[in-house]
Amino acid sequence: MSRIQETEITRTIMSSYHDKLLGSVLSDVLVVGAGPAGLVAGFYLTKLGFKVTMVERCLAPGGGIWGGGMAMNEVAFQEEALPVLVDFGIRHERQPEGLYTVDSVELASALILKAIQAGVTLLNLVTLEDIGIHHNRVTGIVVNRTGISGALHVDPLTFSAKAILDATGHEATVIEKVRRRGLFPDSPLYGHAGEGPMDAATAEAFVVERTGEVCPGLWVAGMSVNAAIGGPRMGPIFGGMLLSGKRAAELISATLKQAPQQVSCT
Ligand code: 48F
Repeated sequence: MSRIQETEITRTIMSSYHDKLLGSVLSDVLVVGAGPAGLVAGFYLTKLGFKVTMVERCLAPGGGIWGGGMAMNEVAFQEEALPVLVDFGIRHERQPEGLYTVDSVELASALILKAIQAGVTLLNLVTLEDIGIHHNRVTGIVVNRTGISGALHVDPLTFSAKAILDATGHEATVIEKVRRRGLFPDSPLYGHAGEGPMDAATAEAFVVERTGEVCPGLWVAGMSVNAAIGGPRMGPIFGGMLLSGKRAAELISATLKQAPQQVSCT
């Protein structure tokens, strides 16, 4: 083993992390939440040539995948999601009634690994506290260290991007920053009861169909869609999450490529 010094370990980590952090100050797309929808969106966006930064509040990215259904680490998929599983190299097994199962630990691990290897900069232990708005457009996220956020009186910092994607799951935490202030009153965020009770088939269709831009600069994907716009919940079937993430990437890409000059951020 080569001789190492503790000071060099510290210096190397600090320098490497701060390069990553500085590169995240301005991105094409900021994804909030590293669950299935966010990871898939980030993967396809980087493949389409965009600079993507993803922030995740928890130590372990992967969101609600790991525990499968009721802590049985398998999740279900419908046939339409197979192309995404293939793109990520995730093994799946056909079951009766046209469903497929995937080991949830393999699913989480592969989505994380492939998203990062595709070029997504993933910062874990970073919590969204607020959003930034300029010229009537959501242009940034206000973030702090998890652990500090809500516990200590320490000011957060801001990252900016041409597009922000709320992929924070049931909490829809980015959307909530808009909604509780009554901003963008003409958006689809108002006038419904929020996430509805279990109806897996309706929910899976809803989450994909309603993925999109909910107010200027802010897109929504995954379970946040149903929480933000009022769709039912679906439990441990994940096709909708993957397809919603992919659709978000395609929609954001189309918008940014169509009018890049109009989407500046401060
Ligand atoms: O909850 P999550 O997995 O959302 P998703 O990608 O998938 C939903 C499914 O897991 C499941 C379901 C489908 O059958 O109903 O629930 O829509 O991942 C959301 C991620 O966002 C992070 C959170 O820790 C999780 O990893 N997150 C939530 N709030 C914040 C956040 C925040 N304020 N800042 C940073 N990350």
